[in-house]
Amino acid sequence: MTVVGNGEDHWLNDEWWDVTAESNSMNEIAKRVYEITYHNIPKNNNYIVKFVANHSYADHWGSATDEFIAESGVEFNSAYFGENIRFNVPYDCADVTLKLDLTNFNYSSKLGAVAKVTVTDTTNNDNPATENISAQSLSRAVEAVDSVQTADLNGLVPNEDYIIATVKSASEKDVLSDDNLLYITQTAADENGCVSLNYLPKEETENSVIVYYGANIKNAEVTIEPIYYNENEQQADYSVSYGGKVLTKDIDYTISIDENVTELGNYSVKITGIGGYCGTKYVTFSVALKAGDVDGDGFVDINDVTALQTYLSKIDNMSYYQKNSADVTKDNVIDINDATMIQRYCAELCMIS
Ligand SMILES: [Ca+2]
Ligand SMILES: [Ca+2]
Repeated sequence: MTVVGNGEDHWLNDEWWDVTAESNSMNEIAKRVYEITYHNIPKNNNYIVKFVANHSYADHWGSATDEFIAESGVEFNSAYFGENIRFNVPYDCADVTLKLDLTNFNYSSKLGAVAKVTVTDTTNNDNPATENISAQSLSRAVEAVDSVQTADLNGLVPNEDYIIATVKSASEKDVLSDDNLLYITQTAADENGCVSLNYLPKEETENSVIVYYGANIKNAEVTIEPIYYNENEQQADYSVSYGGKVLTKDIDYTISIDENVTELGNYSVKITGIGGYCGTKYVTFSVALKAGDVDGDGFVDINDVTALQTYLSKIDNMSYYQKNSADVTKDNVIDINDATMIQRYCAELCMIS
């Protein structure tokens, strides 16, 4: 059983609608019950899936209607040869588990399949896992274990509180386990972002490393300027700051932002703290149509009035983005008043935003 569909970011391991993708094969957790979990799925309302058997659309399951939106954790009847199953991720970062239960599926009536989508918030996963720590190599003179040792940390955020530990290895799954931990303390960095440690390790080891938790990038303020569609490649203009201080890319954080974006849609960004910062933060930005740009060519002009009038006479259906841009009066209704307002804007009689 394989999951196909489309969505945001790296959803479905970048194998959208590919029935042959091994990476989206579900596990048979019981006889005729299939399940798969995806991690680090960004916030969005655009996730769509179907289930296909034997890497072919010859047998596939979806939902009863195209408008159906699966509620997290609630089972629903999955329709054979059904429509797309849609679901939302309302969290910045989530685990998504998809389940298809064919235990009671009857191949002659084509009824009895049950599916479930479970979305779990992992945004504030504060486990001190490796992802949430930063490490600095520990250079010190190896002395007898019964004497106090010294080590200096620098590049931290001035005056910020840190939990600082020396450990045998920073790549252990449980970094602060009894076995791995040599020393731990809580202290604040000085005004230069430095901490001088005087400590007595629990035991002497050949190699050890300093790890620290604090100044979590999750608490950073991230602003990304809105981008309006104009058919060209555009670059997202963003800034990351922490406690009022603007942070520097590749010194304080790394960012997984697409260099250039063209297409309409939402884009997910992962920001990872480095240097004095730890943790990760997920944010999204979108490429949308400018208010009034109904035909989506990047400009608001008389052609948009025509496009809107064409829509109002029910000749064409509009896309989600066109509807957003068409409702310039912001009353959630697309009508002649919007066309009039765009017309007035074109005649420089009013502003639209
Ligand atoms: Ca236009
Ligand atoms: Ca309106």
